[in-house]
Amino acid sequence: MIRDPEILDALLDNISRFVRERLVPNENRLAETDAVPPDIVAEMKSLGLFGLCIPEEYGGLGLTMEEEVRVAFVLGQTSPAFRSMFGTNNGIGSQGIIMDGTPAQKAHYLPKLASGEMVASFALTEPGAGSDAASLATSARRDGDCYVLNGTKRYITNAPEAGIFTVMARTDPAAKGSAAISALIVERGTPGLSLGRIDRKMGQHGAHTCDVIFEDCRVPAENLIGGVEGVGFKTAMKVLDKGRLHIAAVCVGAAERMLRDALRYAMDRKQFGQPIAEFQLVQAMLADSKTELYAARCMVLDAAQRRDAGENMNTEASCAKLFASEMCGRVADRCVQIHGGAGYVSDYAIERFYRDVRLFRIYEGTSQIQQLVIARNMIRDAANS
Ligand code: COS
Repeated sequence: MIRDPEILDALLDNISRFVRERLVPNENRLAETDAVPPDIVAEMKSLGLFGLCIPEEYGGLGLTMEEEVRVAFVLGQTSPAFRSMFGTNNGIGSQGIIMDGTPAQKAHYLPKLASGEMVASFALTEPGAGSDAASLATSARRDGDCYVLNGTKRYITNAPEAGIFTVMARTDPAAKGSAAISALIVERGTPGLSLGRIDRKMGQHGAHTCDVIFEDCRVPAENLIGGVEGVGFKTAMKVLDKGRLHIAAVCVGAAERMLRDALRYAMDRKQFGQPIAEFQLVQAMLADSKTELYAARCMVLDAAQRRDAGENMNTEASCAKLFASEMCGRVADRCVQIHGGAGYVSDYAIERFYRDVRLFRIYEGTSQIQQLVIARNMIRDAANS
């Protein structure tokens, strides 16, 4: 749903210009320094990028899902680590509070997240619990007016920058499965909370992940999201449904950028006396990429419109994430191939994108988890019909 086409177009124009004029020229600086330059972070704040998906009453832009994916198509056109800087504030770091938080939790945290004054992280994954998220072992034992947290979270995006963490932990340590999992807001600086060393990743340099370790970390009971125990897993799954669709949209943007660069290269690069774009084998790679990209874009928009219409789009979000992230990987591979030897050296952006986009098939649920979600829903729906 687009609330006001003129306002959205103005926003898209602004973000597009920012991507083209400020982010793309700083991609090498981002990768080389492994940090988003402070001047760029300041500009992101003033453009409102930290609050894109936070409701207007808390200082954000309150984008609908369709508006959000259209923005993500644009943001995807540069190094994904730039988007990651404010991605958790709009997505997995804040949405648990937005969807299930108490009025007091929303009023306290959301304005700071919307302005970018504070960064939020989402802490679900653990050393022993990745795809099998419901097996997580971090415990939150109630003790008076506090919960006492113990456990380790792994690969937590923006943890080094985060001011708050949405932590999924087991409030009934004796119980197995998802029903004993609760979500808590834990503030940076709480005694007993420490961070591991920053992970050395294959790509997306400038976006940081690390372990978050809890050792007898006392968190006020009022930080239990929604004030209800045992619903944290469902909160996490709802957050991921939305996050997966957002990532699918970013994949579309990244594929568009890679394909645009590859097309330009193919039109300039001459072999056998003519631009390689004239060769049908190169044209096949261009055409297959364009076709898959178009399909992914349509899927993302359809799923977003369904969500805005109030439909359950759990299956469609997983379909979109699965197809768009796999498509993005295939496009990256073909674009390296079109560049030939030039695609294997870091003078061209495609070498970096090839590594950066590999993560899309892994985080916020691997391709195999998306397949599992889709097939399970198909079987459940058929059994109930
Ligand atoms: N929205 C709301 N509720 C949901 C839901 C969703 N999308 N998905 C599951 N639930 C609910 C179920 O209805 C069930 O509730 P009841 O116990 O009341 O019936 C509960 O959550 C448990 O669901 P389920 O039995 O399907 O859980 P599983 O342990 O089988 O796990 C998968 C489901 C595998 C889909 C889940 O663990 C998953 O998504 N794993 C990947 C995690 C991930 O993406 N990690 C990335 C790290 S974060 S960047």
